[in-house]
Amino acid sequence: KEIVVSGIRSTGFLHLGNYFGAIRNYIRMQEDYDCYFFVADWHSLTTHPDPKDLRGNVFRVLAENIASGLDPEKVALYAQSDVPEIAELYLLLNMLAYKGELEKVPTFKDKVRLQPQNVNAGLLTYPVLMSADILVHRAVKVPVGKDQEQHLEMARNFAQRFNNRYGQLFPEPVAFNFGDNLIRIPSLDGTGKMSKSENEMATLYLADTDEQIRKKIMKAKTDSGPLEPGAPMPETIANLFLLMQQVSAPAVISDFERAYQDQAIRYGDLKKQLAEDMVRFIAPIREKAQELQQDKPYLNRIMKAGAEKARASAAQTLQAARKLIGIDYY
Ligand code: AQP
Repeated sequence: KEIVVSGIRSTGFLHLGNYFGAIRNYIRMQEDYDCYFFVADWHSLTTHPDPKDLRGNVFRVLAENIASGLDPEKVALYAQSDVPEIAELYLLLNMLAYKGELEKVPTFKDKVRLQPQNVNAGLLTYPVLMSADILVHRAVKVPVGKDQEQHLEMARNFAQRFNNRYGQLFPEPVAFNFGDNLIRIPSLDGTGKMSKSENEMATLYLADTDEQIRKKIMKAKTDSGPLEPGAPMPETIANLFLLMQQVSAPAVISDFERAYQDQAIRYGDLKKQLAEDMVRFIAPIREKAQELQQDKPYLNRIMKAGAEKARASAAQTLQAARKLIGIDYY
């Protein structure tokens, strides 16, 4: 079976971007691949979270993954910090990563803008740690959203550099999505991608109540002046259709598409339909996740079992890496 790795940072409530970019692929891959999915708690330390919040977020990410349909019997589900081999590989890869290339990464530049008072080295070396997460299991496929495409390219570069310098060890991992393209779920205010740390009103969380879902969708931006016939669809409207494609029935979608073509569409109706379909989609996940979060012993058992499996795989890689580098003495 091909090896698959992916992680989600424990920086807040999971949202539709995390679901459609990452988790949906996890669920589809769990039968046919050897899967390692983790909560990226180390990665979240770059923003200095409160320890209390961090712990709660880790358990919520686990619970929301399982509530979405991930089967911990089939995949290794673990916390990144439970696998110290990742930190060791991170150190080794840091020797092959160059300051200049790390400084050029757009997500690093974004963070410098967002948190100028805290430009720590962890932010700079984020792509190296991410590469270690993946390469430690010698994974070949990485289900992620479009925002991670460039980080994957860096993982391939580091793998290649290691292989060229020390000898073949790592396959070159590729970003993966079950449609043709990697997906990017836009925020409801049309200002960028949905993300855990951005505008709450413009992000649909898996933990949102029915009322919150309805309210956010009804407030989503649709304002655009009258359109010339044949003009491209405005981005805000395309965003609503994109969400609809994820959760609504095909016949419903084509009705609205036709209405749009005929310039007979009422955006209020489109949003109402989308809101109801979204409520139907999110509610069962939210309820199941709430239930699971009450059962800490169960979540702990899963984390431990996942960590054991992940460590066994990681230890083999590190043993081989140490040998190739020349730091295996005994
Ligand atoms: N909007 C999105 N569309 C598609 N995929 C997305 N992912 C995140 N947002 C979208 C995918 O979810 C996985 C986990 O990524 P993450 O933990 O970095 O998620 P985030 O919501 O972007 O997290 P943060 O912590 O809130 O980050 P920023 O700093 O961006 O605000 C990945 O596979 C990602 O592609």
